[in-house]
Amino acid sequence: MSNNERTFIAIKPDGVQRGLISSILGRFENRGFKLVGIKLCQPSESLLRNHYDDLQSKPFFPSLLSYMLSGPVLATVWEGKDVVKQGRAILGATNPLNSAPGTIRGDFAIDMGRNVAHGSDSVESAEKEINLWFKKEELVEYKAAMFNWLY
Ligand code: RTP
Repeated sequence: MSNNERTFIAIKPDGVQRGLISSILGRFENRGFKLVGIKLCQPSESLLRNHYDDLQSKPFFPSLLSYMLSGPVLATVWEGKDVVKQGRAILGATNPLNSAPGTIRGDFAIDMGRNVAHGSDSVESAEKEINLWFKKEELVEYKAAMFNWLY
């Protein structure tokens, strides 16, 4: 845990196509996290296979892959205290059936296969995912004045 912990948050194709970008990013900004990387991209199949390496043998993997290839993804990196755990809490449970109202999935999703956003599940995964989706020079180091009022 540190005040400059980082996590990878992606808005999946359904979130982008449904016009949910500002609603989703706004929740991270409002909570007090600092945006240090952002890009709209069309991920390649090899990037997605690497990202979801641990799920390749799952029966739902082919549909997960075609869902993630179906449109643009907004890749973002956020920084702040406990941001990995906090990010997962802001997103809500993977299956929208169990996502509490007030979470992103609890407010915007119904189906597990269209759950609008992704968040790293550990500090180690965050590091792997940030390195996979971003080049070092695409991440911006800056001092956020708001941090003085948050910690
Ligand atoms: P995410 O990576 O998207 O944040 O989701 P997660 O860690 O909460 O869940 P994970 O187990 O890594 O699954 C990744 C994504 O695969 C889809 N999924 N479908 N049984 C199913 O049909 C099933 N299980 C998982 C979801 O889109 C999930 O977010």
